[in-house]
Amino acid sequence: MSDAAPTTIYLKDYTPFGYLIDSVHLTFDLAAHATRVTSRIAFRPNPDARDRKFFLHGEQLRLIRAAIDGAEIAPEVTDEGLTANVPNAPFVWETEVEIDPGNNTALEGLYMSNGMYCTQCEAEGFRKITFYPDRPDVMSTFTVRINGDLPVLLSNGNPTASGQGWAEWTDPWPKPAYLFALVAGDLIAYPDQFTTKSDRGVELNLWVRPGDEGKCAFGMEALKKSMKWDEEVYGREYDLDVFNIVAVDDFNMGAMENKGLNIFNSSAVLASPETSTDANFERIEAIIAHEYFHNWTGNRITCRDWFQLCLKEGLTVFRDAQFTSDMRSAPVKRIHDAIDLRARQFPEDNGPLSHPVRPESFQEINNFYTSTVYEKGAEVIGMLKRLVGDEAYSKALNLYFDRHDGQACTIEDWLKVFEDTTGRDLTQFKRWYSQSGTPRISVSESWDSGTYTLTLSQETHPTPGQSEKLPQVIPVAFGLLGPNGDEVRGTQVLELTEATQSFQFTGLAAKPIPSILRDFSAPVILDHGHSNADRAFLLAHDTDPFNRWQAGRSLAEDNLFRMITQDSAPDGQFLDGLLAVLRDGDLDPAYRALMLQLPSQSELASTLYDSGHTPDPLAIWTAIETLKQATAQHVQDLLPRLHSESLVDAPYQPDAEQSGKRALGNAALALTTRLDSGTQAAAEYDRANNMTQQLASLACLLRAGKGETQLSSFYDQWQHDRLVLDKWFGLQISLTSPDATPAVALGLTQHPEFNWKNPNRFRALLGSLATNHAGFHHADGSGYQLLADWLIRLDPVNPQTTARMCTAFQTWKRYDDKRQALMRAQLTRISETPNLSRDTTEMVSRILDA
Ligand code: B3K
Ligand code: ZN
Repeated sequence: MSDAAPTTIYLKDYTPFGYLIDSVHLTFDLAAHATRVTSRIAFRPNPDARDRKFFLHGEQLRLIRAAIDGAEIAPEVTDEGLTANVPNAPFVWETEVEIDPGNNTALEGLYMSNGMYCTQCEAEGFRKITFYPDRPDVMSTFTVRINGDLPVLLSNGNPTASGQGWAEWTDPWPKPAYLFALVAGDLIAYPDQFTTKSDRGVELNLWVRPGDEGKCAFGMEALKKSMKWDEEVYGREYDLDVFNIVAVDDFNMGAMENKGLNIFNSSAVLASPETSTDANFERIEAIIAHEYFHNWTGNRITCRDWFQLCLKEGLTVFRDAQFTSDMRSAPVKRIHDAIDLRARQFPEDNGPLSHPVRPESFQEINNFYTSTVYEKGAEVIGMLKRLVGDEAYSKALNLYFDRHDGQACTIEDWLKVFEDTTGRDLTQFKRWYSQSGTPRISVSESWDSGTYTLTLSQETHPTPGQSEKLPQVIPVAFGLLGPNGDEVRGTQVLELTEATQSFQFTGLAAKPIPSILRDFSAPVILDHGHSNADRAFLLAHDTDPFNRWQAGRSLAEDNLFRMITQDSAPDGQFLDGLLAVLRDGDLDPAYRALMLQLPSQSELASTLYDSGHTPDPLAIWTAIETLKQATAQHVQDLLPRLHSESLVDAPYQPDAEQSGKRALGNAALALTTRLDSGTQAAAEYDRANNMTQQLASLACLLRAGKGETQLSSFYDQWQHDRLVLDKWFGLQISLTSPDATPAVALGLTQHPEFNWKNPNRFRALLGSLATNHAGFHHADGSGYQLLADWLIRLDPVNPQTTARMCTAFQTWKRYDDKRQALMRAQLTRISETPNLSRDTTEMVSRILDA
């Protein structure tokens, strides 16, 4: 980590690099504390660039030798890179550097995990491997020779030669340095193969540590499904002879799409029924697809600069969501995505860290791998598709691939293919990329002898650095229901482009009930203005599954809101509506399980704050508990039926059908546990033959303040399995009563298995503390203090993970004065820590500036 004073980089300052690269040859002589990296790079002047300064990024490198066309030179070296005088003609650049992967705890560049060498270069990690123009618009083919005393030596592209103790890999596709990867270790392959649509054979391997071979089958199937799906839906074929995936235990995020050599956090690829939950399987399938899809959206077509990150991430998230919808249930996926967006992106977009989908400045780019860039970025693509239609979307994508293959592109390039395909002017639509904050839509309606008028208004609150907001193009999918519940106008898309706009519907026999923002057609906050009677009506009749769910959700939210602010009791309208939905055996069990899921504590905190209240975490927690208790009593008679409907006779499969049944069964079990004080959950725990059942029944017991015996037998059973042990850590902190949460978390930090330098373990413990809303916001500030203590400790070791977890404090301004002061004190303490990383400095100062 460079300690240089933070500099801010601006999108507007982009200039191309002065040189192009024709080829890169790298040789690695691996040694834990003294790896030698020799580079041989063919540069030539870039005719499209004016600035000919020759600066190569390089950090934490010991330069041994540098030469131009074979003649040694002595370049000027700083903490950030080197500058040299070079010919104004093609030349061959050579350097030899030494690096220390064994001491690289930041997990960026070349590092070691359990004796295995691996890399993470996105966004700016390659500069910790050798001197290089480490920017995504400099692309080249790579040949890599690895010399090392380990059985498996991997890099990007195709294997071209090997011998005892060495291997050579050649990647024929030009790529930026952030897609470089190297892996060396004692690994076992789980092999398979795939034949592409033009009949080319591809060798597939999932590489794991010995002992993990039994957890590969699902990931491999997911990979083959992804390859097939991308051929069928996007016409994209794989382009190398091999595709390798490696599982690594120490990893800062989920996975990385390096060309031909994807590197995965082991939690994002290893799975077995005994050790993984249905949710784990679904996430793994999605991440494998996501990384694979990057081969075209990210690798073949990459980003010009890091401001364009959403070009590859938004599009690839959108593609993986389409894949999941096709593999599983589209409505269920859409509801999950809306829940996730509201839980993670909305607070970001409406707080101190708010930034546009395409940010315009940054200090540390790693801080911008956010929910806004990824998930809102994907929503923007979904809106574009809805506006132009499926056919035009497909044509535009084909044009994008044809026109830009092999290039490093911008959002302007992306929008241009849509403009050229459809003739549509996307100037206003482009505001989605530059304007931050979540648009809020309010609704008013009028009815006059057969004509129904719907008026929609949009407004976006000011966000940091953007006080003025302009109207955006918002596709509002919409339908009308008649008083008897029949749909009188099927779904159509209203295009809201003005601050306020009215839409008229004529020829109606009676005043209809509108169903607005069907399928969650835009990432906005909608104030329907619906009465609870309308909501109950939509819950019973809406043909749009998303809005039907939303109606139930709104009823629950309104009920909770009144319980918190007016001391109201749980309300019959919500409970009766819920009961009717649960009784409907024609509805997908997964969908019914979702209906039973109440809004989260933090979502309620947002709603309260938005409507002028100061959220009281304990009051929110209490209201949710009370409503769950009332739900259990209200649906009591139905619980045995839900239980029997959720039974699965067939052997365990993590597919949509079985996992939907288990989700419903376990939602019912959670209610049952509130009535039988854990008898059934204890029996289910004893019977469980898969992790979904085992964990769900244990969770029920812990939530009821029971399950001590089961918790310790769970530990004994699984202490050898690091991924299951992460669950053991997380579960206890997520499910204790709020008054005990910080103390339980503190106790667990003293557990011998708390390997805090492992990001998964750190997140399992401290991430669970941060997401246990009432527990983290304990009135005495002990939750804040514990998290800050550990962030301060982790920062010098792993700045990236530290900075990301600072987001736990992003909502600090919402709370009461006392909590605000406690959080500010911890944020200040972090910010005043000597030698704080650039990552954490930027995050904490943005949060404090709120
Ligand atoms: N592109 C990587 C994320 C890299 C994060 C760098 N801090 C994984 C993904 O989005 O597929
Ligand atoms: Zn991605």
